[in-house]
Amino acid sequence: MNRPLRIGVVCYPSIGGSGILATSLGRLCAEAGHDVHFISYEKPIRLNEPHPRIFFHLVSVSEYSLFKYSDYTLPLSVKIADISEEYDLDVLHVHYAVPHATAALLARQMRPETMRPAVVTTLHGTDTTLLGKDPHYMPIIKHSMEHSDGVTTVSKSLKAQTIETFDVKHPIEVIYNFYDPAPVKRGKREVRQELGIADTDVMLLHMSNLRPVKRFGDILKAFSRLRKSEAVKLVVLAGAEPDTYFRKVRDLGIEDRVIFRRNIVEIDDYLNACDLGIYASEQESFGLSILETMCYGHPVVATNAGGIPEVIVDGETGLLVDVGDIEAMAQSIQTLVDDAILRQDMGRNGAERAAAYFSGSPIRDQYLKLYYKMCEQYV
Ligand code: GMT
Repeated sequence: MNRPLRIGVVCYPSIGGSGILATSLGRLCAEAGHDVHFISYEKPIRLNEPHPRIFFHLVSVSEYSLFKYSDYTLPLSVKIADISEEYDLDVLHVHYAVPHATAALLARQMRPETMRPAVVTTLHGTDTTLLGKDPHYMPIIKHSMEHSDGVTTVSKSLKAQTIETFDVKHPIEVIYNFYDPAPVKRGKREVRQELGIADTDVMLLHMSNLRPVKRFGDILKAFSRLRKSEAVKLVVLAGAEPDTYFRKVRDLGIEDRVIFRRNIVEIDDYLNACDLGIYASEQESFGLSILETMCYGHPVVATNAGGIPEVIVDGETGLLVDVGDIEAMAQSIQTLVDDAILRQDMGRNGAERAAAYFSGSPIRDQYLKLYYKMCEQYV
């Protein structure tokens, strides 16, 4: 049997798929007997339940009038170096190349006597799809990948885009995201009552940070085109302030059917209560929220963008439309709103697909295999 590892995890703590994934993976590793040290500027949002093998280390950033722009990367690398030394970490799993892999590599340079810990970098999207296009960032992202021991992406599509964007020669392993549903705390009826949605209504669900890349406006427009729509409600779990959309909702005349909730951490109750997921992103390396919806046995209407077709099988677990094709999105939603049997069939297929390809333990084991392989070279 392999020895237990001491793993450092660097991630963004806020609501967002990468932090959620990092936290769930860390928890699964801890449950498998490894020590897991989270390092970030805040406690990750889903790191709520204590575990004897999970530790959190806060990165404090001081403000200096000398600096026009405050810096996080350097205090982060100092913290990583300290924690690596104090707990004798074997591996650092950093989510995002910049600034996390950059800081991890700097931290390792501060310990010249050892090459440990090994650095495994997971790309979640923006390193490639946004910052990779910026000449002020591109070279440092490429450098951070090439000097990491292991590099992973969360979909084949992101891997292909990464190779194309950076002409990177470092091997890249695809390890998909996963989701293990949590037990629901409130039943379907109770959640719908809270939202003012009748049991017989069709409840559509969208969960995101509403960044422009999510094209949430397209969802509102498609929703406003539905026929016989009084019994169809759209619930939005927003990871950012949704006010900018209130006017659009009013202009489209759908204010009595769109319900916003802000910063919901316990998403499972809402996932359980909904009938259908809706996503309009122009860029999505994986789409963790889509997977979360599938796990609860619901179909998803989404755009054919990035890694989404690796998660949704068109016509089997949901319906895919082209980015920006609002009419096609409205029609696909209408088809599923009108046909409860189709929703049930696709939802069941989706849950089966999620369990077969995107569940926690096998994906944790893929990461652990990579950690051991990367550590071996420094023994
Ligand atoms: O999509 C976002 O705005 C948040 C971002 C994040 O850091 O969580 O999501 C990215 O990582 C998720 C976890 O791997 C993926 O499921 C999302 O598809 C990806 N977002 C984009 O590529 C736009």
